Amino acid sequence: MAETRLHFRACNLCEAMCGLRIEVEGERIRSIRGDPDDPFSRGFLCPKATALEDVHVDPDRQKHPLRRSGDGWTRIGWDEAFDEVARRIGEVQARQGPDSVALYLGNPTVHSLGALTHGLPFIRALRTRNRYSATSVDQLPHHLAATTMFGHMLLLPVPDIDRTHFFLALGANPLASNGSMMTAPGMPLRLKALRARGGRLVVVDPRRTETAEVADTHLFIRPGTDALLLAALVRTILEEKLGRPGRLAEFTDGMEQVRAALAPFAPERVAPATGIAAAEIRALARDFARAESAVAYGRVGVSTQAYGGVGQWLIQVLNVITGNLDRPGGALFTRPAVNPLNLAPRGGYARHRTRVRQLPSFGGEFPVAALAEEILTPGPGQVRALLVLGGNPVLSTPNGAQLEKALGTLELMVAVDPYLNETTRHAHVLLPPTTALEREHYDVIFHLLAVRNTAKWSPVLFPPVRGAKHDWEIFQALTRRLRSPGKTRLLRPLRAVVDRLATPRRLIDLGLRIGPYGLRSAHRLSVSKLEANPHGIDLGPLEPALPERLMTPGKRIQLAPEVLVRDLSRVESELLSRPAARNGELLLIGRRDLRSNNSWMHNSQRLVKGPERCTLLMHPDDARARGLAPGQTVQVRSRVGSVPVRLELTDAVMPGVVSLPHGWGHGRPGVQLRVANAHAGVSMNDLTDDQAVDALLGTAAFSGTPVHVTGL
Ligand SMILES: Nc1nc2c(c(=O)[nH]1)N[C@H]1C(S)=C(S)[C@@H](COP(=O)(O)OP(=O)(O)OC[C@H]3O[C@@H](n4cnc5c(=O)[nH]c(N)nc54)[C@H](O)[C@@H]3O)O[C@H]1N2
Ligand SMILES: Nc1nc2c(c(=O)[nH]1)N[C@H]1C(S)=C(S)[C@@H](COP(=O)(O)OP(=O)(O)OC[C@H]3O[C@@H](n4cnc5c(=O)[nH]c(N)nc54)[C@H](O)[C@@H]3O)O[C@H]1N2
Ligand code: SF4
Ligand SMILES: [Mo]
Repeated sequence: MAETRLHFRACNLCEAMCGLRIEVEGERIRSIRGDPDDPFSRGFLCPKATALEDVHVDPDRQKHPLRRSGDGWTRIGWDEAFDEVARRIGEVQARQGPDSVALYLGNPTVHSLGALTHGLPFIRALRTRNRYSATSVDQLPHHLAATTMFGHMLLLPVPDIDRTHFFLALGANPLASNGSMMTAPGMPLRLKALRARGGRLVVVDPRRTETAEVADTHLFIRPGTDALLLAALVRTILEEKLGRPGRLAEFTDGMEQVRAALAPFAPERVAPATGIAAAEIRALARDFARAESAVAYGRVGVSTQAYGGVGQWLIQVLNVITGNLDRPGGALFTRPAVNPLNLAPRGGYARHRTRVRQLPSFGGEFPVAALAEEILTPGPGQVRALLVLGGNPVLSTPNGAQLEKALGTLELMVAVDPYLNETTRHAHVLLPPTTALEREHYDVIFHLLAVRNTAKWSPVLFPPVRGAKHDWEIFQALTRRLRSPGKTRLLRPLRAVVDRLATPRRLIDLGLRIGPYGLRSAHRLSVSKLEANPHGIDLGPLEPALPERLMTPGKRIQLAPEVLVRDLSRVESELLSRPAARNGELLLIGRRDLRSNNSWMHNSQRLVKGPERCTLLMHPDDARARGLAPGQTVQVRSRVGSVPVRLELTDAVMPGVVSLPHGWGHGRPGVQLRVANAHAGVSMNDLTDDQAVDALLGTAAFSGTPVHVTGL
C-alpha cells in the first residue's frame, strides 16, 4: 500500500484563499478538508475545494496542444505549437498592424501565479492596444475610484469586516461568493461574529440573498440605481452635519465640491427611482454616520451597472466623510508581503479610445463589451486574431452570442486553457496548461485584498500530468518567439539565462525579500521561510497607513475627482427622471451560487448534482400578471436575444425584477465538457446587451437588463 502523506495549500478557485489539508495516498487524493492550522481560514472551506481533484483527474481536460483540422483536432507537439502560434501572429501583425491582434485575459489568470508573473512580458511582446479582460465585466469602477482618489488603481480599501460595528453591503452576496475584493475565508463565521458583537449588517440588493437573510436590515433596490441611493446618503450626512472625517480632513481635498455636486440628490427625490423610501434613506445615513465604526462596501451588483463608476466612488466618499477610511472597523489598505503595485499601471483613464465606439481605455485595456464589434467592423485596425487566456468570454461578456459569431470570422484564434469550452472551441490552436495541484502558488493579488496581512506559499502536489505545461512556461515560450529575432540576436544567450532564472518561485522569493517583511524586517520572509510554515503566516491586522501610502500629488485624498463629479450630471438627467418600468418590462439581474464558479466548474459531478440551478427567479405577482406558473418553461427576450428557461417563483426578488445566474449555456457543438453539457442551462449573457455600458468607463451594465418574459 502506498504511503499516506499530508499536503497543505491555499485553494485558488475564488478569492477567499482557504487553507486546504489534502490527504494523499500515492497518486490518489483521499480527502480534501479545511486546514484547521491555517491562521487565516482556520479550517473553513466550501464545497468547491474538493472539485480541485475533479479538475485534476477530469477526462475532459486537455493535456496536449491541439490544432484544428476541419471539424476535428490534431494533437501536435509543444514546440510545433509555439512556432506556429508565433509565426501566425507575426503574419497577421505584419499584414494588418500590431493592433490587429487582440488579447482577452480571463479571471482565472489572476488566480494563476504563472500567468501573473509571466503574462505581463507576453502582453508587452504582443505590442497591441487591443487588450481586454474580465476587469470590464467586473471591478473596473473600483480601479477608477482608487486611481482618482488615492493615486493608484491597486490602492483598494478593504472592509475591516472583523472589527466593524456597521457593515453596509451593496450589490454583494458574500455568503455565495465568499467575498470579493475582500479576501476573508469563512464569511459565514465572520458575519455571525459581527452580529454577535453587536454590529449591524445592512444589505442593499434587489434580491433577498443568502447574505440578506442573515442581515439586520435588507433594502430592496431597483437595479441600476445605487448611484442615486449613495448620493442621497452622502448628501444627508453632509446636510445633517453628521460627517466626522477626523484626521482625514487634514489631507483630503474636495469636500465642498462634493457637497455642491450632490445638492440635487435629496432622499425625497431619489426615493421613487430607487424604490427605497426617503425616511429609510435618512435613517440609514444617520445610523451609518453615528456608528462607532462603519464601512460601506459594494461589489459586482454596484460595479456592473450604467453608473458603476459613480457608485464605487461614492462608496469611498461615504467612508471618508464619516472618518472610516483608514481606521480599524472601517476600510483599510493592506501591507502585502509581495507588493504588486509596481507591476500595474497607476491607472490612466481614456488614454486611447476604441476604434468603433470610442469607448475609453483604462489601465492599458479596453472594455470587452467592444470586442465583438472590433472584430466584426471592417476597416484599418480591425481585429483579425485573438488570444484568449484562461477565460470564456462567450459566456461571460455581454451579448455573448454576437461575440461567438465574431470568433468564427477570425483569421487566427489561440487559447491557453485546459478545456474546450464555449469560447475555446473556436480556437485554431489550443495550448493547455497544468491545473492548480500541479503547480506552486502564491496569491499576489488576493493578499493585497485580504482583511488581514498574511502570506502563504503552496507547493506542488503532483508532477504535471504528461503533456501539460505550466501557464508561465507557455507565456515564456511565446514571448521568446515573439520578440523580434533580428534585434536580439546578440542578447539571446543572456535572455535564455535570465528566462531560466526567472521562475515564478524566484520572482516571488525576490518580491518577499525586498518587501516590507523581508530582509529589512524581523520576519525575514522568503519562499523557504514560507515553506517551513506550510499553514501560512499571519502578519497582523490591517493598520492605518495614510497619508504616507497615498500616491496622489501631495499625498492628498481627492474626494471630488473631476471625471466622477462630471458624471453626476448623467446620473441626474438619466437616472433621476427614469420612468418606472415600461409596459410589461422586467429588469434582469444575475446571481451566484456556492457550488458554481463563473463558467467553469460545471464539469464536476459533485458540484452540479441536485436540483437544476439555472432557473429564472420571478416574484409571484409578476407571474400572476403574465399567467405564468412555477416550473413551466418561459421565454426570456431582450433587445439582443432570447432564451428558454424554467421558471421559479419567490418573493425573494422584488416585484419587477427577475434573476438568472451567468456562466451556464453549455451543450453547444464542439464543447468537450461532458458533465456540464448534461447540465447545460442557458447563458444569461445571450440576453445582456453589449451596447448597455457605463458610458464613463465602458463597464458592462449587466444589472437591470430590460427583458420580457412569456409562456412557451
Ligand atoms: N460561488 C461562487 N463564488 C464566486 C464566484 C462564483 O461564480 N461563484 N465568482 C467570483 C467572482 S469572479 C467574483 S467577481 C465575486 C463576486 O462577488 P459578489 O459581488 O459578492 O457576488 P454576486 O453574487 O454576483 O453579488 C452581486 C449581488 O448584486 C446584486 N445586484 C444585482 N444588481 C444590483 C443592483 O443594481 N444594485 C444592487 N445593490 N445590487 C444588485 C445581486 O442580486 C447579487 O446578490 O465572486 C467570486 N466568488
Ligand atoms: N451576466 C453576468 N456576466 C458576468 C458576471 C455577472 O455577474 N453577470 N460576472 C463577471 C465576472 S465578475 C467575471 S470575473 C467574469 C469571468 O469571466 P471569464 O474570466 O471570461 O470566465 P471564467 O469562467 O472565469 O473562465 C474560465 C476559463 O478559464 C480556464 N482556466 C481555469 N484555470 C486556469 C488556469 O490556471 N490557467 C488557464 N490558462 N486557464 C484556466 C477554465 O478552464 C475556463 O475555460 O464573468 C463576468 N460575467
Ligand atoms: S471559499 Fe473559495 S477559496 Fe475557499 S474553498 Fe471555496 S472556492 Fe476555495
Ligand atoms: Mo469576477
